[in-house]
Amino acid sequence: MTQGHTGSGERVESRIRFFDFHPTTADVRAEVLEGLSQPHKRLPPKLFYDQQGSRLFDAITELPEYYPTRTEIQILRDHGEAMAEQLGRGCVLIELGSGSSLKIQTLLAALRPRVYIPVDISRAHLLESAQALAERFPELSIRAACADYSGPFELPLEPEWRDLAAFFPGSSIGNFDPDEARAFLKRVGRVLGPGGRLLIGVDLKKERAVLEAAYNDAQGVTAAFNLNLLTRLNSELGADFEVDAFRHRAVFNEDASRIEMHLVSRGNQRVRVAGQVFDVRLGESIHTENSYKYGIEDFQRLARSAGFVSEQVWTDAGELFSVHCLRVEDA
Ligand code: AVJ
Repeated sequence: MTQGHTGSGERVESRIRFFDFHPTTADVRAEVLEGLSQPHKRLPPKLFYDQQGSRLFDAITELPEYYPTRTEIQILRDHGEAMAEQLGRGCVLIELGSGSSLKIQTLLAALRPRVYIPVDISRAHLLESAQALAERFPELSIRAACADYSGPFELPLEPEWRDLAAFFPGSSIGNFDPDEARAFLKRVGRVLGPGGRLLIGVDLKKERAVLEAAYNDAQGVTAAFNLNLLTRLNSELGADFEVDAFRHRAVFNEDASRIEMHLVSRGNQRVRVAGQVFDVRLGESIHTENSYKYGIEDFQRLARSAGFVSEQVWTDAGELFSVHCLRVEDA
């Protein structure tokens, strides 16, 4: 566990501690090379979130077609008191994939956690957000952890802390295949311990047109977000992708109940990535993201299979999105 500096003013600095668990260094290269060597080329969606990607993602959340963020925030606003009660006031609150820490602000006043632990893979974004949050909530103690939660991960927890709760908004659970989602939930359950609670946002299955519009916005922000992955590999792994030679494609795969994002090659091309050569055919795609959509009962079943009891679920009137409170089953 390394402790870094926050780079902020002293007033704020005393309430933020930064823990860098160094995600994405040597593993990125290996993961990228492995993904590109598959018969169906793929790249992990966590690589979207470099500084530019995090900015583009924030822009996505404000698009008229992208309903999940604003719908979830409305649900959090409408039911924040009930959620805080369910999670337990004064708890130790871990947020996985905290990004800009916007959603948590709808809960902080009601929840008053004793410490807030935002966890994010994007170091700069995490620090910026933690500082802004510390300024807005002068009473809040923050331990920011830079880590990759898509595999086993560490957290800056004190052994005597008991009442742990986790917040995992945004339907980021949708990036995992159901088996990975189950394994992830089990890991979270082990961290929380028996009786620990998880408040989790889950996007709901709905008509194809609504889903596909959300990932094919008219302004092309989602396309830029998808393509930025290649720009990032060019600068960080010395790759030579010709970004303009790929186009964004997002479709709903109904059988698998997921939106799939791809980068489709506009021609036959040869790319070098970290010293390795890959041929990409005209029309061939690099699969960059899955975003699973669940029915409420489907998700509750998944949670149960990971050792959680479903305590409560809140949705919007249009049933576009759901927020679940889950409790880790007693051992
Ligand atoms: C952050 C994974 C929930 O799947 O909707 C948004 C990411 N990708 N537009 C989602 C995303 C394209 C987002 N998650």
